[in-house]
Amino acid sequence: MALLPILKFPDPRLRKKASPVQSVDESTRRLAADMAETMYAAPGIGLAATQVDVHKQVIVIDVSEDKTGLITLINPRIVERDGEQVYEEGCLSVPGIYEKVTRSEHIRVITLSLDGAEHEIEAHGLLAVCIQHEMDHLQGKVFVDHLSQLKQSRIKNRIAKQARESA
Ligand code: QAP
Ligand code: CO
Repeated sequence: MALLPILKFPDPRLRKKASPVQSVDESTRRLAADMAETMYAAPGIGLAATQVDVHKQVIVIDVSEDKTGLITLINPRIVERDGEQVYEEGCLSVPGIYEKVTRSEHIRVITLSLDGAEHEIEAHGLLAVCIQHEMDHLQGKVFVDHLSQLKQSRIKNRIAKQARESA
């Protein structure tokens, strides 16, 4: 197991599109294990491979209170969505920034698990938010992209200021 460095917004590598995993093998399982360790250490509730500069369609999520709900999604696709919800999101790649984002309330997802088998997952509430947030990363999208241009420019200024102050 290993802790992986997390890319920080606005790193251009966060804009790369992830490729589908061709076969779920030992290297996929090692990546997912390292991502889970990195997510728990942060601590966070979700991490996409894009954020650790691996451009494959792999996501780890655990929205449980006691870290017993690890879910690994490989090549996920949303096959149904309903309703809307607003949640104040954060991101390990955008530390210290939290903003409200509107997403679907309910989704159905077809995904591969770590044994390579196909599964359907039904998600509502926070889990549905987290899956949509992490699937955006695989497309090169960050949660701040959902905000107004004014909010985005304020966030960029805040991040530049944080960087100056820590230099
Ligand atoms: C995505 O985000 C998410 O700013 C996962 O200083 C967030 O794990 C999905 C974190 C909210 C749904 C709702 C953020 C840790 C963790 C920070 C995270 C920070 C330290 C974010
Ligand atoms: Co994120």
